[in-house]
Amino acid sequence: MGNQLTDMAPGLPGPQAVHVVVVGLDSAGKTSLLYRLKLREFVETIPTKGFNMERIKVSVGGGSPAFQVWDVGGQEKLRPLWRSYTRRTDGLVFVVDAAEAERMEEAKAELHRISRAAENQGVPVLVLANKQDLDRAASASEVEKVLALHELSSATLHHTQGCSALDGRGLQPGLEKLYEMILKRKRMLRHSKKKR
Ligand code: G3D
Ligand code: MG
Repeated sequence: MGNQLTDMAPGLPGPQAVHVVVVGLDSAGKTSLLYRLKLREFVETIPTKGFNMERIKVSVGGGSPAFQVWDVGGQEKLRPLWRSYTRRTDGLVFVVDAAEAERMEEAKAELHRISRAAENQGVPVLVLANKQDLDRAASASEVEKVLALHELSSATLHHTQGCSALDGRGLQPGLEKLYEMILKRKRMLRHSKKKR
């Protein structure tokens, strides 16, 4: 019921609330990124064991949609939980510590596992190659290659963005791109519904 306006006028421009889940290995920088975004425009905080949830207003695409961001713990024992948070999400943000070459294989395995989960098929993926402030950090295109993003299903929109939670670089363009991909997928889904 709450969605009547958008249901009646699907082409209606303007900000739509989107639901985004941030995952990634432990110490990739997820909580730091969330904190960084929150400081920019704070709405609400609900800290809970194992995950953090923030509602953040982000200025993208000429509007300020609310991003509901779930930051799910990255420790190995918590990873099975990712699936329950990513159910019905509009977008996945996968954070990688670009300065830690030794854990790239592990990150790749987890990224592909979560993106291929039945309920996440076709959900747009933003990979944040974090810690670009460090000299040894791999670039976004290197990270994209090592994580083999081209191996994701062809229906999955994805983008890799270099960023730093420390100085904030890359975050705005990353979120812009994610929002763009989310809207694009929503349009594609509406089209395929109409055809049926
Ligand atoms: P997580 O939530 O993904 O587990 P955290 O990761 O946000 O807790 O960050 C893990 C460590 O990486 C923290 O350092 C944090 O300060 C650091 N970090 C996060 N983002 C960046 C970044 O962009 N650049 C740099 N240089 N460091 C970053 P500690 O020392 O507290 O473990
Ligand atoms: Mg954390």
